[in-house]
Amino acid sequence: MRWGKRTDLVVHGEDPFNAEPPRAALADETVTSLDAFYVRNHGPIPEIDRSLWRLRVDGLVDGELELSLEQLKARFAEHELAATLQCAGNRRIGFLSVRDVPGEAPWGPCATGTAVWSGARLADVLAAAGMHDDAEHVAFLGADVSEEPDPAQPFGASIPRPKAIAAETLLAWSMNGEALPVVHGAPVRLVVPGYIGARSVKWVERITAQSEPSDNFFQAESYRLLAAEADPDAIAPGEGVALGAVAVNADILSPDEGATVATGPLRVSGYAFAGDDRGVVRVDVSTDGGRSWRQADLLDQRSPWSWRLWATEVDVAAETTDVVARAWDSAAAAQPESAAHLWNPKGYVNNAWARVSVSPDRSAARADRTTSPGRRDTA
Ligand SMILES: Nc1nc2c(c(=O)[nH]1)N[C@H]1C(S)=C(S)[C@@H](COP(=O)(O)O)O[C@H]1N2
Ligand SMILES: [Mo]
Repeated sequence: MRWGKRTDLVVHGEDPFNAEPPRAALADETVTSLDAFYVRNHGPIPEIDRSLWRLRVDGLVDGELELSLEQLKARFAEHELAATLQCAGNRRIGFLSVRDVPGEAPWGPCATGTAVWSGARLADVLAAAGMHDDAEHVAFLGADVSEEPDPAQPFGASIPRPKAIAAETLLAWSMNGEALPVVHGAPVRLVVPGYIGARSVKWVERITAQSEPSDNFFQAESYRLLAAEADPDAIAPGEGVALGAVAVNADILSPDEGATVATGPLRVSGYAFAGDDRGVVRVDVSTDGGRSWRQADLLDQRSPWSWRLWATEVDVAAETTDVVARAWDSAAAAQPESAAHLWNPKGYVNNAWARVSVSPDRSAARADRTTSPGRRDTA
């Protein structure tokens, strides 16, 4: 098992290692198991000697800190939170039929997962360093060096001050009650609930309080929403919009894409998520391309920062080809129907309706008609 992962992950790249689980591995699990949690890397996984690892806190602070793992754990209270991570490239595959997204992996709907994280509050560490009032942003650097920028750079990001001092933002050393796995950022990673996954810096080594957002490639040039006509290889730092809070999104986890299903009742289930202070308030499912909708049941949610699982039963007719779903958030934003209007050069934030195509089993349909005549008229 590579990096402790299931062998049936869809691997988008070996080096750097990038992989997502099949839909079935996420279906109906409020917390994603460690062996099924997606992995997104922009460089090689760094080798870190825990005893030598130090976390440096500097920039606009009264006193710089340098903390070993033991000091971090001893000095700061441990807080636990279930939170969903979602890559900005999640569901990119839906863009590819609109227009190619060169140089980016065709992530399906499972570049997302929910874990129970625990660690120190970033707010507590920043307070201990005495962060200044004029520090509008907090920047992070990881230990891994990515060759995506030229010249190569460590992976980095920043978040605005209010999110940095919010109670939900953690420096996590544990995931689902176990020591944070190496592939997920051990010994310590940021967890920035409700923000795109790219802000949750793994293998974090340096935290800098500053007046401006990070000038790291992954904040200033990548993970930005560019205009459709922009050339992603020739953009100026700061062009486009830095992605932060996750837009309302959902996908279907069961049935699987391409599944053969019996006509008649079919259970449909999936996840929905809306970032930052928004919550998922409704999920609708349709089998007639959105002419009519049925509201799904919203199921258990581990915390306000976790995805909402949902499920419903639809009636599959012999002519059914697609099951579609859309979520609504607490600001009344709904997922748009088509990815065509959302396409952007880096292929981020595809939050178009979820759609899986199914093949109704026609032999089952015939059997069904003989046992309950008229079923198709009433469906
Ligand atoms: N140091 C570092 N942190 C990182 C990354 C990375 O490549 N290096 N990838 C980011 C991206 S794009 C995502 S979506 C999440 C994925 O976290 P995971 O691999 O634990 O699922 O980590 C983020 N943190
Ligand atoms: Mo990501």
